[in-house]
Amino acid sequence: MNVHEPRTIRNVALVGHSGAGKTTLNEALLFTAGALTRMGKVEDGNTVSDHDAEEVRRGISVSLSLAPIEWDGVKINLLDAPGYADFIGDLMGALRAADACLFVVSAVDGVEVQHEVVWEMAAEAGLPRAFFVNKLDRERASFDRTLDQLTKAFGTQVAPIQLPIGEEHEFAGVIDLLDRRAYRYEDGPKGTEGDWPEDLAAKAEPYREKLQDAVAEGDDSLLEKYLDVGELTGEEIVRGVKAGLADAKFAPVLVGAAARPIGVDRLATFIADAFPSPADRPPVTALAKGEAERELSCDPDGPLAALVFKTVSDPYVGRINLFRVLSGKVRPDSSLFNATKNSEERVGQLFTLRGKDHETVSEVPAGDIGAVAKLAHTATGDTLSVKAEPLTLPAIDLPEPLYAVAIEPKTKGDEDKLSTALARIQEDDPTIRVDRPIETHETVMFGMGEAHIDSMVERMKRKFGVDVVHHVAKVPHKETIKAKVQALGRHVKQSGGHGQYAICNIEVEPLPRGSGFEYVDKIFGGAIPNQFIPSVEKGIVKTMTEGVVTPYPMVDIRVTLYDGKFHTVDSSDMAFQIAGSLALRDAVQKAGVNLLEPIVQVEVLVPEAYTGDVIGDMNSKRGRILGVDSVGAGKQRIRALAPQAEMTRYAIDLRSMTGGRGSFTMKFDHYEEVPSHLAEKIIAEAKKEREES
Ligand SMILES: Nc1nc2c(ncn2[C@@H]2O[C@H](COP(=O)(O)OP(=O)(O)OP(=O)(O)O)[C@@H](O)[C@H]2O)c(=O)[nH]1
Ligand SMILES: [Mg+2]
Repeated sequence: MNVHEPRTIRNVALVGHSGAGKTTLNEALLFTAGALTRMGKVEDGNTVSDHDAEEVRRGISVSLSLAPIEWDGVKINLLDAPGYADFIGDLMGALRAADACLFVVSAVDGVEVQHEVVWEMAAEAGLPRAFFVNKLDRERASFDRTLDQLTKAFGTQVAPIQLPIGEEHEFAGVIDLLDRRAYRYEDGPKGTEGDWPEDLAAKAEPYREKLQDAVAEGDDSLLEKYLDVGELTGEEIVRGVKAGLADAKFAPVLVGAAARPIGVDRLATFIADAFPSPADRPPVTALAKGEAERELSCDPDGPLAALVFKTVSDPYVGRINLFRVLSGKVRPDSSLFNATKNSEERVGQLFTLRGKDHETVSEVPAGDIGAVAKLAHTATGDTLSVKAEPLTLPAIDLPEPLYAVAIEPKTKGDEDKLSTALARIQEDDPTIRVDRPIETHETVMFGMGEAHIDSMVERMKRKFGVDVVHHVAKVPHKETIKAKVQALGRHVKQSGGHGQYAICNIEVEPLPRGSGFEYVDKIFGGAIPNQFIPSVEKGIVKTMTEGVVTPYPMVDIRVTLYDGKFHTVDSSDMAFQIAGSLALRDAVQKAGVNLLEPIVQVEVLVPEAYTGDVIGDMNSKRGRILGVDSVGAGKQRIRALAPQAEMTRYAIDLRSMTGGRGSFTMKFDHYEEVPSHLAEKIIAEAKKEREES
C-alpha cells in the first residue's frame, strides 16, 4: 500500500448495535475494493475482521479490527468495532483513532440501544457521523420506517442522500439524490449507472429538494446560487454535505445490503469524496515537558505524537500495538519515546493489518494508522513521541470495570501461568482489572459484564494455555468485637527443657467505624518487662489479620494491656505473642463478634423513564437513596449507598432493567455492620469454611 498524505486518508469507525452488519460491511468494502477475491461470512467464521477463535465461536465481534482499502486514490482505514456493550473498551479506542463514525443500522431491526449510546459518545467527542441503512434485502426490511426512527432518535440533522430501489427480495440498487443517478446491481459489487427509475422520481425529488435547502442554509455562496438558479448541482450538494458532515451538523444516510453486496461501492465513493480527512479535523492538545500544552495539527513534518489505541498480545508474534499518528511520522528502525511510561522504545518493522494479516509499510505519517510489534513497555492509551520532544496525548477515557468474579486455576500446574496470562490480558484490554483483596485471598477479575469475562477466560485458555474456573467473588467482610470486655491470655509450659511463660491481661473495646486498631500500654511496676509489651501487640495484630471467628480481619478495636506476669528465664518474645493472641481470642469468646460489610457509593445515570425502577431495585438491594437530580438530555442521576454484596452483578441488573440505556459508577465508601439476620448466616458459613480448610 502506498504512503498517503493526510488529504487522501479517511479513518472510519464502523459502529452500532451488535448484529447490524458492521463486520459484513467491512468484508464487503474489502471485496468491492478488490482486496479480497471472495467475500467471507460471519456465519462461516471466515471474515477478515472476525478472525479471532472467540469471534468465530460466538459469531460476534469481540475486538476491534483494522483493515485499509484503497478507493479512488484514497486510503480508507476501516475500524470494525464490536457492537456488544461488554466490549466498549475497543469501541472507545476506535473512536479515538477515527475521524468519523459510520453507524450501521439494520433496516429490519431499526435504531437499537447501542446506536443511541455510541451516538452520544461520538457527539461528545465532536466526531462527524453518517449512517448506512443495511440489510435492505432482508424480509421485513423498511427504509421509511428506519429513516423515521433515525430522525426521531437523532433529530433533523439526519439527511438521506440515497434511497433504495425496491426492498426485501426486490431490493435492486440505490438512487443517488446528489447527481440524480441510479445504480443497479446485477453482477458483482459495482453498480451499473443509469437514470432515476420513473416510478421513484416522484418520491426522490422532494428528498433532493430538502437536501438542497439544508445545504444552502449552511453555506452563503451556495444559498446565493440556489436563490439565483433555483437548483444546485450534485457537486455543489456534495460540497455542502461534506462541510455539514465535518462540522457534525449533517448526518448523511446511505443505503444498501452489505451481504449481497449492494450499494457498497457507492458508500466507498461517498467516504472518499465527502468524509473528513485527518487534515479537516481540529488540532489536538498534547502535554509537552513541564506540563506545557501544545497544539498539534495533522502535519507530517510536525513533532511526533502517536496514540496507541489497541494492543493485541499474541503468544507467537508477541505484542502488537496499533497506533494513530496525530502529528509527525513514525519510521521503521527508529527510536521512539513512550512519554506516558517515560521509557524508550526501539521500533523495528512497521506494518498495517488487514484483520490478522500483516503488510509492511515504509512509514506511517500524520493522519494514518499503523502497527508495530515487540515494543517493550507500550500498551493501549500510551503516547509515542521522540526523546528530544516528549509529548503526551489525553489517555483514552475508559469506563471502570465493575462486574467482579473470582477466578482460580483448574489445576495446580496452571497456577504459575495464571499471573503471566492475567498480566497479558490486562495489557490487551484495559477494561479488565485484577485485584487480590487480602481479606478474601481470592483473585478477583473485574470486567464489563458476563460475556466480557467469559471471553477473557476463553482467551486465557487458548492463548496462554491456562484453564481457569470462575465463581461469584466473596465480599471482603471484616469482624469487630461486640462489647467491652476484660480477657486473659495465659501461655505457660514449664515441664522439661526450656520453658515458656507469658501471661497478659487485656481490655478490648469496640471503636467507631474506620478507626482501625489502637494499642494502649497501662502496665505498672514492670508486671510485664518493657521488651515484651510490643510482643503482646504483635500477637494480637497477627490474630486480627487472620480473623478470630471468621477468616475476615478484625478491625475497629482498642486493646489496653493493663496487667500480666512473667518469668525471668522462661519468658520470651514468642511466648508473649502467643499470650496476646490467646487473650484476644478469650475476649472474642466472651463478647462475640459483629460482622462488617463494605458499603459502596453508587451513581446511576438513566433516562428519566427508568428512575422509578432503579430506585425500587436499589431499595430491594438494601440501598439508601441519597439524591436524584436531572442532568439534562432527559437523564437523571441517582446517588445511593448500597452494600457491595448486593452490587456485584449490578452491571447485568442495570442493563436488563434499562435495556442497556443506563450506566453507573461505584466506589468504596465505608464499612457498616451487617444486619444480624444476615450476619449469623455468613458467620456460620465462614466458620464452616475455616474448619474445612
Ligand atoms: N440478508 C442480509 N444479512 C446481512 C447483511 N449484513 C449482515 N447480515 C447478516 O447479519 C448478521 C450479523 O452481521 P455482522 O456483520 O456480524 O454484524 P456486526 O454489526 O458486525 O455485529 P457485532 O460484531 O456483534 O457488533 C450476520 O449473520 C450477517 O450475515 C445484509 O446486508 N443482508
Ligand atoms: Mg462485527
